[in-house]
Amino acid sequence: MASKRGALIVLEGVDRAGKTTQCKKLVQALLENGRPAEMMRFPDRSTTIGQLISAYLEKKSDLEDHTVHLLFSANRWELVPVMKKKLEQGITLVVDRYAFSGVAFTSAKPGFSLDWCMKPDEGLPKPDLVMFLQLNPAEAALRGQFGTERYETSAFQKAVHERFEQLMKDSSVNWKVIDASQNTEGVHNDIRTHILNVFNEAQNTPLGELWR
Ligand code: NYM
Repeated sequence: MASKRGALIVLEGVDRAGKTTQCKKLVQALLENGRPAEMMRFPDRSTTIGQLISAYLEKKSDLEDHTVHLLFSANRWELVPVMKKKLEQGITLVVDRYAFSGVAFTSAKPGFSLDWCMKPDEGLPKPDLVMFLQLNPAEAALRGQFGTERYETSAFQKAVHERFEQLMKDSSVNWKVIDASQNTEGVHNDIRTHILNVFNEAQNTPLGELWR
């Protein structure tokens, strides 16, 4: 019998593309339609590893670049048992950032290849759908000042955006690009049109392994 697992849906994009707002709206819409759904986000700053990452992002600590990349990945792996359990229970997970942010941000640093950055996340639960909230760096700049965390400069975000473009060429991942320059409702409506088919597919296909 086909399993009735939940779908694994990821929202990605550069900083300030509106991912968090859209994840919340999507979960709310799914719940209103009677579909069990929960939001997750990476990094999950609540775990011991997540606290190390959070201190690094807030510039309260320094970590060597490879080390912090592996911590971001470890932070995903430590949540895998929880994710699998929820999916098996039929809960759809709407995830704010995933391995793609991991690769895009680290590989935007000098001396990091896409390949090296992808390795630690190989085999993670594969999203049924990854929606990229597309916002070019100039539009992002119009949304006001960046915050004070690490990586929050327009030059770095531009490099991150280019890395995402490279990642989106990989047809083994179900990427959909959403125009994030629209207003909140417009983006939400686009997201909803893309998720229509995902549930049937997820119910009839076992959870895959990312980049394998
Ligand atoms: N980030 C996020 C990484 O550098 N690697 C990762 O694997 C992930 C998931 O952390 N600038 C970066 C992207 C963001 C920051 O910000 C997390 P937020 O506001 O918690 O999404």
